[in-house]
Amino acid sequence: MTDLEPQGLDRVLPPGQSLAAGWPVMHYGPVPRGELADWELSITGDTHDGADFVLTAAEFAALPQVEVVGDLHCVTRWTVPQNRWRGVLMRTILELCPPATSADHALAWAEYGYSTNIRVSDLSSARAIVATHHNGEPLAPERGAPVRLVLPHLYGYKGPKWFRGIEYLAEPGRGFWEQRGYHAVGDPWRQERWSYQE
Ligand SMILES: Nc1nc2c(c(=O)[nH]1)N[C@H]1C(S)=C(S)[C@@H](COP(=O)(O)O)O[C@H]1N2
Ligand SMILES: [Mo]
Repeated sequence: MTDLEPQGLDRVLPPGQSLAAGWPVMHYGPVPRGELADWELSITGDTHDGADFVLTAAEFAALPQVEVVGDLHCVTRWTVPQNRWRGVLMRTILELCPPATSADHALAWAEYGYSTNIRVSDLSSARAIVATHHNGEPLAPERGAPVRLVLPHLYGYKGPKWFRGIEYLAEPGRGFWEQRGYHAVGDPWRQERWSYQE
């Protein structure tokens, strides 16, 4: 190639990842059917005041909306680049009910008991989003409708579809995949795939 040719956009992927063909649907178990109007998010465990907190759909709808662009890195080695998510930053919701100072970890809960361990610092990431839309369209049921947690800087299993709750913990928890040998943190750039690396 000569230096007069336009430069292509090089994509940098985390180690061991490849671009997916299309966008695979990947989750364990059946797809729940829930409406946004009936949705609520519970925040439990080691909260700042010891009390549980519920964010209703109406309260959620009144929070500032943002868009976040990020890649989706599945720990099974495929990546879907450049997803545009719309919703509310997780940190906006955490500010309504922060953890106790002793609680640096959380389990994020979904319908049917799916859970995943996440550090509070990762939940507070500038791109951690509680999403209702993907690329301008409301989430499809199999993509986590009505509400999905997305943490673009961690492997996909850290982002529950059909997101329903945060449980603050003083010690790291083990969610669905973490109990089955996957990593408690799950940073794709550090290739934190397996629990034996912890
Ligand atoms: N509730 C729930 N959320 C989940 C999962 C799951 O099994 N249950 N799988 C995770 C995994 S491993 C990945 S890679 C992404 C896949 O999202 P997609 O189906 O939209 O590609 O969803 C994540 N969220
Ligand atoms: Mo995944």
